[in-house]
Parts: sequence; C-alpha cells; structure tokens
Amino acid sequence: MLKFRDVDFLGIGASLSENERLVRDSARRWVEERIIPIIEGCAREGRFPRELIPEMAQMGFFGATMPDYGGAGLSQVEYGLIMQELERGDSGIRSFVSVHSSLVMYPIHTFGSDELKSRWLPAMQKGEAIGCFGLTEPDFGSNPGGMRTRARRVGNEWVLNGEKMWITSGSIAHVALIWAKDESDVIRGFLVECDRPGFRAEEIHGKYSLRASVTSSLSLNDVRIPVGNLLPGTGGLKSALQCLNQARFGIGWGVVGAAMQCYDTALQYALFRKQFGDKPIAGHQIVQEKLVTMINQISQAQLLALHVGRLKDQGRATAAHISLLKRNNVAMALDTARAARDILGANGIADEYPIFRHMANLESVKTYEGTHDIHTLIIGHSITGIDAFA
Ligand code: TGC
Ligand code: FAD
Repeated sequence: MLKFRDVDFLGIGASLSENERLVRDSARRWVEERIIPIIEGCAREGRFPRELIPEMAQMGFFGATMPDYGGAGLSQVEYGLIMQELERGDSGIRSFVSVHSSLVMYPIHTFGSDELKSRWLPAMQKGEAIGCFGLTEPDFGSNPGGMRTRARRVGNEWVLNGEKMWITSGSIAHVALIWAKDESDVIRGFLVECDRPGFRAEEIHGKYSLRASVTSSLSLNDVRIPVGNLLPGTGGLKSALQCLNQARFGIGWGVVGAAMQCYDTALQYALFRKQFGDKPIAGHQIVQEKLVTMINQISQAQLLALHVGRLKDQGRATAAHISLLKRNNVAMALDTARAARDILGANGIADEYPIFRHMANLESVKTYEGTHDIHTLIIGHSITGIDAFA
C-alpha cells in the first residue's frame, strides 16, 4: 500500500479554520492507523469491523454536529471533513457513520420526544446502541412514497407490518427507524427495538460492492411497540427526506475522500511504473491527460463540498443544492476511480491497491440515497418547476 499524500491542488486546506484542520487531521490519522491496515482484509472477508465502534465513538464521529446529548457540536464543514476522511478509508465505514448519525440520531434529535432523546441519543453517541434506517422496500426504492409498510394503533401500542430492503447495519442494529403509513396513510417514523417479537433482520450476502458494510433485509410481522416509540414530529414523506438531506450532504463530502485516495495512488504509481524504456508512464501525454482530468474534477468537487458546507452552516443550503452536491461528486468519484484503475493496468484489479474496492463501492453510492438520475430529476424540478418523476 502506497503512503497517502494530501490531495489539495488549489490549496483549499489553507482556507479552512484551525479547528476545521484539527478535526480533519485527527480523523485522517485515525483512518490511517485503524482503517487502512485492515480494510482490504475486511472487504475480502465481507466483514464490517464492528470492533472499531467504541473507538469511532471516542473519536466523536457519532452525532458530531449535535450540540447536546454528548455530541461535539461540530459545524457542517467539520462534519463533512470527517466524512471525507472516513470514505478515503472505505465507503462502508462512512456509510455506517452516516446512517447511525444522520439517519437515526438526527431524526431522533429533530422529531423525537424528550424521553426518546434521553433514552437513545447518549447511548448512540457512545456507540453502545446502533441504529438503522428502514425506508426502502423491495418494490419501492426511488419511489418510497408508495411504501406498503403499515402501522396500526391498537390501544397503547402501534402494530407494524411490512418489509424493508437494502438496509445498512440492519442486522447489527439495536434500534431501527421504520418508516410506515398510519391508518390515515400518513408516513411516520417509528423506533423499533430490534429484539421485539416479530422483527427479523437478515444479512444480504453476495455483494460485490460495500463488502465491508452490513446490508440487510428487515421483516416486521405484527411487531408491537409502545405508542411513545412514534417520533411525534414526523408527518409525511418530507420528514424522511429531511433526514436524507443530512446523509446526502455527508456523501457529497465522503466521496471526495475516495477520489483523493484513488488519484493519489494512480499518480504515485504512474511516477514509478515504467514502460517502453526508462520513462515512467506519467511521462506520456495520454496518462498526464488522465491525471489532469482527475485532479481538475477533484478540485471542483472539493470547492463544491466546501461551498455547500458553508451554505449549510449558514442555514442556506436547499435540498436541491444538496442533490447537486451528491450527484456531481459521486459521478466525479466514480469517473476518478475508473481512470485510476486504468492507469494501474492489471494492478488496478488487485487488492494490493485500494482502487477496485473504491470503484466497486462507489457503484452503490451512486445508487443509494437517491440514484444519480433521481437527483437529476430533483434538480430538474427545482430549476423548471416541472415534476418529471412520474
Ligand atoms: P414529493 O411530492 O416530491 O415530496 C413529498 C414532500 O416532501 C418534500 N420534499 C422534501 N423535504 C425535505 N427534503 C427534501 N429533500 C425533500 N424533497 C421533497 C416535498 O416538498 C413534499 O412536501 P409536502 O409538504 O408537499 O408534502 O415526493 P415524491 O413521492 O414525488 O418523491 C420525490 C423523490 C423522488 C424526490 C423522493 O422520493 C426521493 O428522493 N427518492 C429517492 C429515495 C431515496 O433517496 N432513498 C434513500 C433511502 S435511505 C438510503 O439509501 C441510505 S444508504 C445510506 C448509507 O449506507 O450511507
Ligand atoms: P429503482 O428505484 O428500482 O431504480 C432502478 C433504476 O431506475 C435506477 O437507475 C433509477 O435511477 C431508475 N429510475 C427509477 N425511477 C425513475 C424515474 N422516475 N425516472 C427515471 N429513472 C428512474 N435504503 C434504506 O432505506 N436504508 C438504507 O440503509 C439503505 N442502504 C443501502 C445500502 C446499499 C449498499 C444499497 C445498494 C442500497 C441501500 N438502500 C437503503 C436502498 C437505496 O436507497 C435504493 O437502492 C435506492 O433508493 C434505489 O432504489 P432501487 O434500488 O429500488 O432502484
């Protein structure tokens, strides 16, 4: 494995505050020491490194932007920088933190009762309780509004029935945030303890992508939960989409890290690999053109992430801004990973280098949290006012 060197062609790091750099550097060090040495092995074995959860908690990665309940009260840019560093390690590590923090802690914090907040947030911040987010169903991915999962009120309980699919951390979670329609057809969020009778989580095997992440299907068969487990502030699909804004923002930063790792590996490789005599392949015009395209696109993506981060810190980032960030940066990272794979030749498919793992991971990242094309339509709707989904 080649030693990573920072990728910052435009000197953007110098415009970060001292605290932002501190947050980035400590996450970077942790990833270098704790993720990089083990991650290829985890991906090979199809294993998420659960043993690192307590350390991630200690590093303050969980609920990092929360100002209370043990959160570090970090800014959005600081949160983004953590995501960038984690995904430079592996998209599966960033996914775990994204789901736990942005898709479960955030909604509990935003929509939950005081009782639910005190019960779950401190334990989740310490990594003692793990969360998962159940929105997607076997027949409803891009169109979650069609979901069939139902919640029926019976006395002092809600009774849930339905199936959820492709759920990150589903079979290692202690609590699942399940989105279901109530008797008035309103989509609401319910916290379901994963040891409730009738709740089943099964890991999905056979993935070529995100192998170091747990992905599961969930089934709920007459699962009874107390009425207090409803997140009272949720009402309609927009509540679930509000959570996705947080996680999509983290992805928009995270994938820049994956691209930085791929680019840096390709650059170093191109400088020592020689063909046709004593000249490194980096000395050929076509290879230089590929490297330049990569650094050009990475630099633009870094600026975009920082800009949307600053907007979000000022409360001015819209859902469409975040869609643009997710759409652009994931496509950029995938292009970069593919170009890096090409530059490494046959070595580009070997797990001695991190490229192919990142490239395969990014195929999932392109699909989840709204596919590339769904984000095209979200932005299209925003600029034209015309809904082109149906
Ligand atoms: P539509 O009628 O457009 O919207 C319904 C209501 O929601 C409002 N809204 C939003 N609110 C907040 N944030 C957003 N981003 C919002 N987008 C829309 C909208 O204004 C409306 O409000 P109201 O008051 O009128 O009710 O809904 P639609 O049914 O037509 O669907 C729209 C669409 C396609 C944009 C949406 O459903 C969508 O984003 N689909 C993609 C699904 C998706 O992203 N799933 C992600 C599942 S979780 C996941 O993938 C985790 S992977 C994590 C990991 O491992 O890292
Ligand atoms: P579909 O919706 O069936 O889309 C298939 C294709 O059709 C795509 O190319 C799509 O862009 C296109 N398409 C669909 N509708 C339109 C349209 N109107 N116009 C043009 N093109 C269209 N979900 C969760 O709820 N929680 C999780 O934790 C979670 N984790 C995931 C982890 C992984 C590894 C993966 C792969 C997925 C995860 N998901 C999760 C699910 C993810 O959000 C969905 O896969 C995603 O929303 C797309 O849904 P789908 O796979 O059903 O594809």
